[in-house]
Amino acid sequence: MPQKEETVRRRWWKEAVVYQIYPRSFQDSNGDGIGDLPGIISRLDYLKGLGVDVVWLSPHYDSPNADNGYDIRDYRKVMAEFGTMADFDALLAGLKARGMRLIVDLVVNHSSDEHVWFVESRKSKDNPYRDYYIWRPGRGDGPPNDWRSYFSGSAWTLDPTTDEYYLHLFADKQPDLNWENDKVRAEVYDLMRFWLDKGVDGFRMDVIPMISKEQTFPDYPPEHRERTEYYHAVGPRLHEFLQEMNREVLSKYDVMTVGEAFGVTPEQTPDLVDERRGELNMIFNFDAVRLCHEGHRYRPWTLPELKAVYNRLEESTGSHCWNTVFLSNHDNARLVSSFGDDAEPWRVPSAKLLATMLMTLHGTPFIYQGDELAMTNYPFTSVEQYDDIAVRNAWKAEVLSGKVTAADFLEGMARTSRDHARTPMQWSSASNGGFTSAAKAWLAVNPNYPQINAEAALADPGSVYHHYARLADLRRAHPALVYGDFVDLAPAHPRLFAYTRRLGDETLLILLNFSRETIEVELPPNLRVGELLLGNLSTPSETSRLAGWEARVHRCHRD
Ligand code: TEU
Ligand code: CA
Repeated sequence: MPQKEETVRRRWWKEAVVYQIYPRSFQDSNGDGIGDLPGIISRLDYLKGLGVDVVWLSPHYDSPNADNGYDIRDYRKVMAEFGTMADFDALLAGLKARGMRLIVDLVVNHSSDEHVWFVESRKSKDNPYRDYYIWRPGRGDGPPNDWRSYFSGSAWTLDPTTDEYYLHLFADKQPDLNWENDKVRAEVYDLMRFWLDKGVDGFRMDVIPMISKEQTFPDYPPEHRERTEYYHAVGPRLHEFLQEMNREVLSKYDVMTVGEAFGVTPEQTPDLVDERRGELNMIFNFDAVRLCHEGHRYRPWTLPELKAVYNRLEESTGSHCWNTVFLSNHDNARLVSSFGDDAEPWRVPSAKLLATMLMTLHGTPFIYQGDELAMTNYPFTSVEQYDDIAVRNAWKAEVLSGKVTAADFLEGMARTSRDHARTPMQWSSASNGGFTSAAKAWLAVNPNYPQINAEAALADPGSVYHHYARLADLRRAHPALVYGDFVDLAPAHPRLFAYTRRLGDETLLILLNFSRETIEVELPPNLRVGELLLGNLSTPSETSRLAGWEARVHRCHRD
C-alpha cells in the first residue's frame, strides 16, 4: 500500500494556523462599547506574534443584529458599528502587509428579514422576490410541518400580509433563502465575487449543508426528531449547489473554504471535501465540541470519546480529503473551561496542553480569540446577564412554559452558553480589560481580567500565548505535523492521549496528560522517545512520566 503522504497535495491552507475574530468582542476603538475594525487593525502585530497565518472574521456586514451579524441586511456593506468599507480595506491591507490572509463569513442559508429581498418578498404573493424565500400555506391552523428552529419553537412564522408561512431554521428574523431559485444562487455567487475581487482569501460558510431543502417539506422522520440537524444537513441538491458554486466562483480564485457542517457525519464528509469532487476544502465537524453538551446541559465527557472522534474522522477521510481541528468558537463555551481545567493552578498548563493537541493533530487548526490567553467561562448567575438570542428564546420556551426549572436551566447555561465565548477580549488590567474606554461594554467583561489579560501574557515567556507561538513555529519547521499520518497509540487510555505524526523519515510523538495526576507512560516496544522539542512545563518530567496536565512533543525513533 502506498504511503498516504505521497498522494497528499500541499496547499497553503493545509499549513495555515487560523484565528477566529468575533469583531463585536475583539477591540473597541471609539468608546461605544462595541468592538470594531479599527480595533482589530490596532492588534495585527499581536496576531502576527501569535503565529497566525489566516484570520477568519465573523460577520462584518450590515445587520440589525438579531443574532450578532449572522442576520445580514446588506451583503455588500460593512456594519456601521464596525466601521466603513475603507476600514475593511485597511484591515485587509494590514493583514497582507504582515503576510497574513483573511477569510470572511458567508451566511447564505438565510438573510435578515430586513434585507431588501425579504422586505419585497413578504409584500405579495406575486412580488418578483417572492421566491427568494420559502413560503408555504399552513396545514390546518398550524404551520406547514413540524420543523423546529434551532432557536426554539417552530421553524415557520405566519406573515399576516399574505397569510402564508416563511421558513427560518434559526430566528424568525433569519428567513431561509430559497436555493431552488436560480436567481438566488446567482445573487450569492455575485456577492462572493464582490468580496473575492477585493482580495479576501476565502470563506467560512455558515450552516452551508442546510441550504438544500426537501421540496415536499415532510414532517421529521422519527429517527431525526431529536437531533434535527442530521435531517437538515445534506439535503437533496446540496452537492449539486456546491459544485455549481465551485465552478462559477471558487475555482477561479486561489482561496480556502471551510463549511460549518453541523449535522454532517464523518462518513458523509468525503462527499463534501474530497478534492476530486470540487466542493469545499474542509468542514467543521462538531462531534468533538459537542461531547460536552446535552441540550442546554453540560455533559461530562471522557477522553476515550474524544479520541474516538478524531480516529473516526481519520478513518473516514482519505488522502484526497482534509480536516479541521478545533474545540471552540463563538457558539461554544470557553475551551479551557470545557475541555481543560480552569481551576488554578491548572488553568495555564491545561490550556497549553489543549493548544499542543490542536496544533499537532491531523488538520488545519482553528484558534478562537481569547483561548490563547486561556480566558475562562463567565460567572453567569441570572438570565438577564445573557445577550444571546438562543438563551433568551430558550428561556421563554423552556422555563417560562414550565418545562424546565429556572435553576436547572441556569446551571446548564453557566457551563454551555455561547455567551461565554463572546465576552470581550481581555487586553490589560485597565478598566473593562482594556477592551473599551466606555463605562460599559456591550457584554460584561469577565471579572478575572486583572489576572487574565494579553498584556500579562505578552510579558510572561511561560504564557499560553507564547506557547501557541512556539507551536506555530514547530508546525512550520516540521511538515510531519501538517502532512504526516496520525496514529493513536492508546485509544482506550482514560487520561493519556499519545499519538505519532509521521512523514517520510521523521516521526514525532505527542504525549498529553488530561488529568491532574501523574501518569507513567508505556509506549509500544518499537518506539523510542527522542529529543524533547516542546513541553508545557518549565521543568519537564523524566521521559517515561507525565505530570498533571503535562504535554510534550518529542522526536521519536522506530526500531
Ligand atoms: O451556527 C449554526 C448552529 O447550528 C449553531 O448556532 C448551533 O445551533 C448552536 O451553537 C447551538 O447552540 C451558525 C453560527 O455559527 C451561529 O453563530 C449562528 O447563530 C447560526 O449559524 C445562524 O446563522
Ligand atoms: Ca466601537
